[in-house]
Amino acid sequence: MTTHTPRVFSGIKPSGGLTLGNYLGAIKRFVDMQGQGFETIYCVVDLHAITVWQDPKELKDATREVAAGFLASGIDPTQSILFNQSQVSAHAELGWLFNCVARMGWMNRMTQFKDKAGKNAEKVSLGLYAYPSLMAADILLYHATHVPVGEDQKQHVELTRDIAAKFNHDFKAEGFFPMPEPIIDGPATRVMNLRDGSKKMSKSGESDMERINMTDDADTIAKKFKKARTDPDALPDTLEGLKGRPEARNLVDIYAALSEATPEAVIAEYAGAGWGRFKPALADLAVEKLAPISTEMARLMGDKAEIDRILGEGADRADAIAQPILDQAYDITGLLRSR
Ligand code: AQP
Repeated sequence: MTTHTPRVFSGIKPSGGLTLGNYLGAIKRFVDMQGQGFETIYCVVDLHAITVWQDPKELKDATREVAAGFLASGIDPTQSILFNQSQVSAHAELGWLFNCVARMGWMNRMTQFKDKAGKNAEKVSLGLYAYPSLMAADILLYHATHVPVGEDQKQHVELTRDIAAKFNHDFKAEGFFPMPEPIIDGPATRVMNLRDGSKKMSKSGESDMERINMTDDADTIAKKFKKARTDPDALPDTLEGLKGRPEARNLVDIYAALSEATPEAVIAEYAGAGWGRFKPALADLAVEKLAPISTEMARLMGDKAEIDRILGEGADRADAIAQPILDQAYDITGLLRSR
């Protein structure tokens, strides 16, 4: 059995402005994993973004803005590898090999595709359907062992394990691809929509009032939390008391994640408080945490050439790990390479 170097891989799509969900469920946790005994590789997954229409005039800046979000939150490009996916062609190439390994039945079970395609399944792109197979390639191209993600991506990491196991088995390449572990921890692995506690907060959700964007200013953040849907009851004195109150639970979880406390501790502090007290406190906390990040993002976006340089250098370093693994995968698959 091969042992693989502890290596973290994760990514974010440049499919719109980053949300508080992306920050708490992903970026903040990516930062926490730096310097913890892993090699850390973080990617702006632009090939995933184009599975739904993206305006070509905006995509490059959206890619830079996600990179700026990573950097401003504390990803250090000398400590981690930071790059955009389309600059390392091995992602698309391994993605194709995995399209030939993944089974239609497996893909048909992916709930994110069902949610995103909805009743429109006949009209969405083939890429949207194949997305989880490309995501498996993103992870396995680096022999990554740990994948920090939000709850919504758990099924895709499980599919990645199935693809790795089938490849290793079918080609008698025991241990070639590792079985990556999804890392889903903390109180904010599924930040919910502020207007509907049954839906997750998304970049591409219909209304801007549903989400906090990482670039929202203090007034906008305060307004969005003030208008966030809740129920009329005050906060209970135990977490149990939030059962059946998804919107209230969501705001408590956001507060906990922002203040690096447990939801239990937040409830202990705010037991009996009404929304008139809790919502402004939450807004102040969110502004305190997000304002320095959005200020730094704006500064970084003022020097696009520097972001491009960082992404290019990261792509060179990523490519140096990915290409030999892709070459081995081609060889294992029996594809002729004569130059
Ligand atoms: N609401 C969320 N709560 C916690 N984590 C979240 N993530 C996304 N939304 C939440 C995590 O962020 C990472 C990057 O996700 P992505 O941008 O690649 O894709 P996504 O999950 O489809 O994100 P969005 O915001 O919903 O984008 P759109 O609307 O464009 O599809 C992942 O780790 C994800 O779990």
